[in-house]
Formats: sequence, structure tokens, C-alpha cells
Amino acid sequence: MKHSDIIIFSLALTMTASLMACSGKSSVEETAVESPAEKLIARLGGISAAGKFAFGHHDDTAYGHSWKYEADRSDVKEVCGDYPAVMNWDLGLVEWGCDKQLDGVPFDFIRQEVSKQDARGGINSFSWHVRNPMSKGDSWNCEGDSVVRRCVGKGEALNDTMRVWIARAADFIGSLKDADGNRIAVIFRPWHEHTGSWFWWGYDHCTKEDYVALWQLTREVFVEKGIDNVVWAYSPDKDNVTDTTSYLERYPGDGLVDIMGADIYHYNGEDGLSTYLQHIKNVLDSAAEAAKTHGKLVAFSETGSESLPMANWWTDVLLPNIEQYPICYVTVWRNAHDKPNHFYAPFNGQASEQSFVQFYQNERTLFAKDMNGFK
Ligand code: BMA
Repeated sequence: MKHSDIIIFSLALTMTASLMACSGKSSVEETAVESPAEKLIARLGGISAAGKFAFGHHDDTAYGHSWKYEADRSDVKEVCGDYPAVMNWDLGLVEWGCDKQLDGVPFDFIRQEVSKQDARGGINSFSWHVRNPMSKGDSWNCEGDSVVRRCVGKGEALNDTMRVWIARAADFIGSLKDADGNRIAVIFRPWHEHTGSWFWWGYDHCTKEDYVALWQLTREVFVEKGIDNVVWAYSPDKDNVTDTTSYLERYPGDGLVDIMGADIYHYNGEDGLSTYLQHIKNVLDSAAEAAKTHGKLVAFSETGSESLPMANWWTDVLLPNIEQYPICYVTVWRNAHDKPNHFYAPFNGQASEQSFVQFYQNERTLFAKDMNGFK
């Protein structure tokens, strides 16, 4: 076994106590950990308290560089021998009641893979590229006047639409079950990268009040549906974030969030390195500080370097620049099967393969098999 499987149980309990704000519990003495979400929060707290972090990859077992839907196949596993500890999936198009999400992955397939990842001891997380309810375009389509305001405004037609859309996301997440029929806890990161303006819920397209109201609406509908298996992640991107105050500018509040995240990408290889490192510093410093002050977890919720042009990226760029943060996981984006240059994890023969193997072997990184030490 690569890592110690000792569970630092007392530390996990301490973390749990400070992370129970969302459940309204103030101390471990008051009550035992109960819901699937509370158990996952404790587990993530234990990982971070042990000085480790889980590695995650989007759509890992659905498809990879030049293949799709081959049972249990994974580019990451082919390179290092194990599955990622975290698998991210996207709910885009669940709002329209579609069978497949926006990149063509069937929702039934995701349900099955979530269960398999859970059985391995791994964790699942979800992002949601929601369509624009006014223009009917995709998430990147920002047409329409005050779309977010209308989504949250009582009596607005878009408010009815958005309630139905969120309810569909809630139904899907609530349907994620293990072999015994118990709900599987997942991390959910709605309304992500909102400090940038490329999504219709982004910075230039709504006020702080509208954005916070969108989170409140989301939580309200999940509560109405009785969904108890969600750990909620807030994830600003690099834009408009220079310090903890700006990081928290549109923070929905301690009762609604469990994880302080950060979505930051490395563009332009060597040339873009210093910019990437500056962005990491701005946002992860802020996320870590906010997490400490508010008693929350911290995560590097999305990152990556498209096409991995730097062969040493994992060992010389990612690892040394995130290991000082108490993150519980880091996730890289997808390896598209139909776009040869659109990949963020290595595959057999890719230039950064050896660097990734060293990253995998590092004591701090957790992959699926290591997760049994953090139950
Ligand atoms: C983007 C790209 C797109 C994809 C979208 C949603 O970053 O990967 O190709 O459609 O995410 O998954």
C-alpha cells in the first residue's frame, strides 16, 4: 500500500466539529455524525488533517483520449495503476430532462459509475453547466436581461422554470445509491466560476444579491426534496479575486456552503506559468484563509493545463504550488475522446506520464485505493 492507512480519527472528529455549521450542530458531543453528507464532510476533513489530498479527474471512466465507454477503462489508471480518488461528473442538460448530459454521457451511466466509484472507496463530485433559461442557449450564452434576477424573483416565469430545473438536479443526485440502497454522498458545486463573466450567472450578469439568492433558491429546492447527500462547494475563479474579501464577495453564507473551492487553469505552458502561479496564490490563499475563518474545508475544485505541454507539470508545477494549502482534493478537467488536444490528465505515451507517476507516488496524493484509509 502506497500510503499509511491509519485514520487520524481524533483529528477528523475535531474537523467535523468545526465543519458542522451547515447542519446546525455545534459539537461532536451533541450528536453522532448522521447524514451521508455529514459523513463525507468528516471524511474530507480527515484527509486534509492528515496532510493529504485526493486526486480527481472529470468523466474519468466515461471516456478518454481517443476512446469512449469501455468498461472500467481510465486513462489515469492506465498510467499509474489506480483510479482517481475523486471523479467529477457534470449535470448539464439534466434541467431539460435529457437522457444524456451536455458532453453526451448518459445519466444512467453516470449513476452506475458513481456507485462503482463509491464501492471502490472513492468520492464523486458534480458540476452543473446549466442552460440559459431565457435565451435557451448553453451556459456560456449570456443573452437576456437580468436572467439571474428573473430566476430568483417571486412571480417571475423564470423562477418557476428554475425551480423545476433545480428539482431535476436534486432528483438525480437523490437517486445516487449504493448496492444496499443507501444514498451516496457527493460534492456539488453549482453556479461555479461566478467571479468570471463567461457563464450567464457570472459577475457582469448579476448582482451579488441575485447570485446569493440563486444559491438560496437551490438549497431551498434541495431541502424541499429531502436531499441529504450533498456537500456544497463554492468555487470562484481567478477573475475579480485578489484577497479574501473579494473571494467572499458573493459568498452565499456559512449555512449554505461546506467547501471553499477555487477553479484556476494554466494557459500557455511555460509562457503562462507565472500568471498561473499568481492566480493560484490569489485565489487559494484567499480560499484557505476564508476556510479557516469560517470553519470550512478547502479544495482546488478545478484546474489543469490543456494538452499538458510541460512534461514535468505534475511534479514541478502542480505539486509544489499546492502542497502548502490544506486542500482535501484537486480535480483536473476531462480527456475528450473526440478532440485530440483537449485533455488534462496523461494517457499512455503522453509527455507528462512519468511526472504523473511520481505525483501518484508522492505521499501526499491519494488515489482510489488509498481512500480506504480515510473512511
Ligand atoms: C469545457 C470543455 C467543453 C465541455 C464543457 C462542459 O471546459 O471541456 O468541451 O463541453 O467543459 O463539460
